This record gives sequence, structure tokens and C-alpha cells, in this order.
Amino acid sequence: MTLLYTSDPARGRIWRGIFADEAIGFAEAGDAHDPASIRYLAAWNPSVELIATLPALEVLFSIGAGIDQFDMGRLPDHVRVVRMIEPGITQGMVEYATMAALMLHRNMIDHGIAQREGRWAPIKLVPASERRIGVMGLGNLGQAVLGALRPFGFALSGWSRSRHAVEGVDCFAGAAEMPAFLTGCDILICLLPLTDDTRGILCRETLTQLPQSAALINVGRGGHLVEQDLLSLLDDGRISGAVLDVFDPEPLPAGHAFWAHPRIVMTPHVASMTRADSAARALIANIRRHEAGAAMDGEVARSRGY
Ligand code: NDP
Ligand code: OXD
Repeated sequence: MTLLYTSDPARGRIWRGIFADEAIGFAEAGDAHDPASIRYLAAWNPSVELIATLPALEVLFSIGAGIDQFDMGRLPDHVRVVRMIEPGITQGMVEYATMAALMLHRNMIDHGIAQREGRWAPIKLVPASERRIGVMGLGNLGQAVLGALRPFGFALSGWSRSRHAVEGVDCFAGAAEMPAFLTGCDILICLLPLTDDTRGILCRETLTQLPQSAALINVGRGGHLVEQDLLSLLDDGRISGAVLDVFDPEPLPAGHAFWAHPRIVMTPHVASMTRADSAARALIANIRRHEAGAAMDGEVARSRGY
């Protein structure tokens, strides 16, 4: 059983050692290898041409948590697709979402503006219990983020496609319950996958269902956000601020209005990153499950798009 790896070379060096320890064949694109022996591909965005050279390919493993970068329509039907679930990604997202939520909760966008203007402008504290944070997406990452926010005492909500029960979280499901979910969220965190159903979901219609002066954290994908809608809602004060980690396209072009907007905090898609050692071990555990005929952790329902 051989895995072909086509991603960051520094991570590849670590993976090579771990795969050798586990006695699983490992090749990088530059290594001499027989394409016909490759059953597993670990990649971020493999070309259709590369996949066409791998007749024995059984599983495409995403190097990251998302799989929207794959050209699913051009992937042979029998190839199974697995997103990355590993502790490094989860920990990074928990840190980032908590940081961003606390930043918005403690009015850091307004304090930053006041600082740059040389104004001493205290803002009255709102107790966490009077602030509601809502997470769109109750998957691996959404639930981990809610779990990390719970000890602060925030009121918490979550929204997903199918119904979930999460301790300490008011859960909403489906399009019919989206308005009820949004109405309460002072801080909205998007942790959805990008699919045909979720593209453009952070638009004027959605964002204006939030309370006055609500704030947004987008750590899902840039394609979730309708940029012009956010800009106009920020400019007329309907939305008070946004922390954005993902953009469409990435990198965000020079001169884009987001770069210098006083009410936007931007980071370059760094909310979380795949950690080399734990990701290799998670992927190997999935190969073992697959070899044993068991379900893989994070297998994507291709027809559903996530
Ligand atoms: P999961 O697949 O575990 O969870 C996805 C969640 O979204 C599920 O709860 C699912 O509902 C919900 N969902 C999907 N479609 C809809 C819909 N149409 N309406 C309502 N809810 C929907 O994904 P992860 O938690 O692992 O990751 C989420 C996303 O986070 C990734 O796809 C990626 O885009 C982003 N990400 C960003 C990173 C960054 O650095 N910025 C890093 C890692 C991930 P249900 O439970 O009912 O299926
Ligand atoms: C992602 C990741 O999917 O970095 O964004 O894992």
C-alpha cells in the first residue's frame, strides 16, 4: 500500500519518517515510484492530470480540513474523499475563534480605532452572559469552538443542516430555523464547509437578521461571504466589525477595500494549520481503518459536497 504525497516539502520530510516507522510505502512527487502502485493520495489541490496517472487510486486525502478545493466532478466516482481531522487543526481553530470572539466581545475594534485617533474612550463592559455567540456549522470544528467558549459564560447557539444536541448550546437546524438562530447572535462565527448550499450565505439578507451592531468572524471560506454586503453594512454601522481569515481569492488582491478597513481585522488563512506529526498519524489510522473495511474518520459524502 503506497501513499503519494504532494504538499509542503517540510511536512513531507516528517511524514516520510512516520510512514517508514509504520512500514507504509510513502512517495513524494519527485521520488521514483510506480504510479500504478499508488492507492492513496494526500494532497491539497491535485490536478486532474495527476489523478489520471493513478489507475489504482482508492482514497484522496485532503491535507486540510476543507475539500472544496477538489474538482469533485472530475474525480473518478469510485475514489473516496476524506477531509483531515487531526488535533492540530482543531486546537488551532479553537485558539483562533476564541481569540477573535474575545476580541469582539471586549470591543477591541473600537479600542483600536480610538487608539489610532489618540482618543481615550472607555466602553462599558457587557458581561459574557449577556453576549450570545452563534456558530454556523456544528461539525468537528464548530463543536470544539463552542466547547472552548462555554467556560467564559457566553450564551451559545449553533446551527447545522441536521439536528444536533450539544450541551450548553441552543441548537438550530436547517433553513427554516436559520432566522431564529440569527436573531440572537451578537457574534456570528462561520465554520461551515463551502458547498453549493453555503456559498454566499454571509450576505445582506443573513447579516441583517443579526441584532444591531453584531459582529462577524469568518473562518470558513471566502466564498461564504458577499464582500460588498459586508462592506456596506459595516459602513452604515449595522455590523460593528469583522474578523476575517479566509478570502476569495487568496491572497486577497492588493488595494482591496478589506486591507485598510478600520472595522476589519484580517489574517491570511492562518486560523489553523495541519500539524505534521498528528496529521500523519491521523491519516495512517484512516488507512488502517480502510484496509480493515471500517469507516474512515472524516469521509466526505461526495454527493453532499462535505
Ligand atoms: P464538518 O464537516 O465536520 O462540519 C460541517 C458542519 O457544517 C456540519 O455541522 C454540517 O451540518 C454543517 N453544514 C454543512 N452544510 C450546511 C448547510 N447547508 N446548512 C447548515 N449547516 C451546514 O467540518 P469541519 O468542522 O471539520 O470544518 C468546517 C470548515 O472549516 C471546513 O470545511 C473549512 O472550510 C473551514 N476551515 C477553515 C480553516 C482555516 O484555517 N480558516 C481551517 C480548517 C477548516 P451537519 O452536522 O448537519 O452535517
Ligand atoms: C483548511 C485548512 O481547510 O487549513 O482551511 O485545513
